[in-house]
Amino acid sequence: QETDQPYRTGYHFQPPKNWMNDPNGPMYYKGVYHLFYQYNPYGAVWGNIIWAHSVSYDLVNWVHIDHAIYPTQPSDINGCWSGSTTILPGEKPAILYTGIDTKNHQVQNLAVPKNQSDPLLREWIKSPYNPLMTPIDGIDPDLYRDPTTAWQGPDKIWRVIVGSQIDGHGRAILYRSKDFVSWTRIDSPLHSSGKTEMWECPDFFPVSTRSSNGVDTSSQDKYTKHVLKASFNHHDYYILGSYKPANDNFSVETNFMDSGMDLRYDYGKFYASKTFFDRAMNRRILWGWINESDSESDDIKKGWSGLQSIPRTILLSNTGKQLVQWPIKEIEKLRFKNLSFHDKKLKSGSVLEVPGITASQADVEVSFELPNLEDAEILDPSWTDPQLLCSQKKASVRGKLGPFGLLAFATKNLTEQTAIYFRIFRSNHNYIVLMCSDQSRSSVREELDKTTYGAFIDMDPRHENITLRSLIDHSIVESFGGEGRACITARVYPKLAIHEQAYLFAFNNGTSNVKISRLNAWSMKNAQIVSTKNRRKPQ
Ligand code: DQQ
Repeated sequence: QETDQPYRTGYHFQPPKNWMNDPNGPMYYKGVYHLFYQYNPYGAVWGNIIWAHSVSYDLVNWVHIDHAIYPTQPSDINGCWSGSTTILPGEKPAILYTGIDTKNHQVQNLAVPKNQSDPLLREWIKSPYNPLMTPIDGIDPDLYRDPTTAWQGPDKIWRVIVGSQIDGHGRAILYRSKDFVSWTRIDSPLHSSGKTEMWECPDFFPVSTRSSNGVDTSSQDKYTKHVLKASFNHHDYYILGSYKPANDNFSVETNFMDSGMDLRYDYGKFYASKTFFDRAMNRRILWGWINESDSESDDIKKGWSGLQSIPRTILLSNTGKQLVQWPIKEIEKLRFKNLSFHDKKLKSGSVLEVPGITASQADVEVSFELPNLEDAEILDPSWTDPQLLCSQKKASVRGKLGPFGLLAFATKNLTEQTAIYFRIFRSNHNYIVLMCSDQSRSSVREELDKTTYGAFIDMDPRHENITLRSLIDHSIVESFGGEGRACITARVYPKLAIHEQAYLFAFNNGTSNVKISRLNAWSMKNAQIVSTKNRRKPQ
């Protein structure tokens, strides 16, 4: 079984089989975390989409329970697409989701728990008023979906946005409601952009400017900024701004696709993500869908497609100019067998094995000190695209200060390797830190998408060490650079570097020596992700 399925994960969330895409309606409710997700009960490709449902006490171990929402009404008979939960006063969860109706139009529907005292919220009933929102007045019925978690203004009125594209512009259509059932569209959208197309899965939430706690989606005061995220171009982009509920004005500090420095949650694979406020732990948590990089026929052979990221806490950075993300701390309880060292020179051209851990299922934290910063190459002013720069300067391309980093899923002889690394450049009096994930040698198998990913990290290597944390799990490497200021997730399918044949190394392919100030690596246990028996078949 294990050798048949070398790419199934040990601690990343997956259903037992079939297709999974967007995380839907995550929430914490009466001691239980809920994750719903877009799911095809009948196969490993997209289609027949319903909301599958899993529950957890710790966001690590999960139980798959009965499907929550599946086609039953004219307003969702052709599919139950993405949406969000909102917890209404009186502790009443409510799901808003996109239904595909009898005419194949996208409409917005409401569902509520059948029995609110069931902590697992196993059964959901749909509102007799569905659909609550329809594509009228210039809205394209094919480009109108993915309602967010709603938020309430001081006037007690609910607001929600729905993703769309109008006149070629990505747009967050805003609705208001007093009772959560009857919704009025507001003429001006919350935001729109002529530089993007359709916005899928928008997310709109406050972040605190003065504390490292998360805040409820309805909070807004002078100590919050707002984040608007939209999914397009295969990536999740966000902008920051200030939101005034009185006139629903969102005045932005940055805009989508405005400069080379677009803010993204992740510069690798990560899409259709969604956050929720975890009131038990006072934090906001981000989930994202990570799709496959192999072919559809590979997925059919495997019998599954799609992972969820490790849930990440998400915060405003100290500079206030971007968000930072970090794997939820609960994931650390899967760590066992630790290998740790500090103050080790990583000489120019060297490769250092990180032994004694299960390298195909691991958590690694490493911190690099750069004694010879002045060795950094000069950054050519035309090198503005970090992904392009990484794909031109792959791990095998010798540099001065870098590439240095980790080789995950490596064979002993390094034939296969996924390199996550840094290069340092100088530009005038500043230093530029580039983070890359190079999949080009990740597998001897051909016909895989081995695109290289890259990001610049907003940090000054004169004042801090360069840190990397990578969560390695059979066919995924989720990497957090600069304490979570840049994240890159990659999917890889090594043919040789699987199970015991997978090794982990630190490497330095620059001409300058660097120092590993500390390295900590752990084997990771399997998360318990199990199904309940007697599952009811979806209708
Ligand atoms: N996936 C859903 C849509 C959403 C898209 C359909 C994003 O609601 O726009 O499965 O991946």
